[in-house]
Amino acid sequence: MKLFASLTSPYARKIRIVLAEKKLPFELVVDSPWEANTRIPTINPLGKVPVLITDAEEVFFDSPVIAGYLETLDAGPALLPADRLATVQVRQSEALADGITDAAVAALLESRRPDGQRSDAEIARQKEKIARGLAALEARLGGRPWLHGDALSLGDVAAGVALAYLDLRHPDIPWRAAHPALKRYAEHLFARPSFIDTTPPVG
Ligand SMILES: N[C@@H](CCC(=O)N[C@@H](CS)C(=O)NCC(=O)O)C(=O)O
Repeated sequence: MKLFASLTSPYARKIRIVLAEKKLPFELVVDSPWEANTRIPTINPLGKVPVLITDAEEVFFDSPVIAGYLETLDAGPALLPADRLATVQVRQSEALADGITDAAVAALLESRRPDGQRSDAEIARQKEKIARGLAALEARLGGRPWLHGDALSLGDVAAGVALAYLDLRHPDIPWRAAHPALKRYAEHLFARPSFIDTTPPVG
């Protein structure tokens, strides 16, 4: 299978971490939807990465859908539980973490708009989502090593990616000082080979 991704996309990183945790072989096709010559809109009408093309040539996007597909393959460890309600609960953590990432991306894009078009109020609005999201994530974690059960889940992957993305794009947000439980949690996640091997390039 082929994964179309940019190396800085947090959503693509989430999928690369899932693939690494499951030791699933894949071809990484680096393509940034922001570049003029991108091929992404020809495979994903929404023009976003990540996009997965399976060995049967089926196309999947976005990252929660791709993660769901990868879970159907015969490759452990399971990142979603067998119980259907428990799966929805893990998906809720994934959505919360992805939502923090969404707000971080939106704040970054707004901050890059030219003088006169940039809205400081909109940046502040997105940063409030991040602050509330981090508080909710810490509450869900409750000082435990994992968000759900006693092993890594898709919720943890998405949460680790969101926290790492804040470090990359919003180093001014002091999330470690405000959330000591998330700090300890992130230290363990960031030490995993799947996170180390998908560290985004600076830029
Ligand atoms: N909800 C989507 C978000 C994907 C997304 O926004 N990807 C960004 C890269 S970080 C993108 O491709 N943006 C291009 C655009 O918005 O045109 C997912 O989880 O895959």
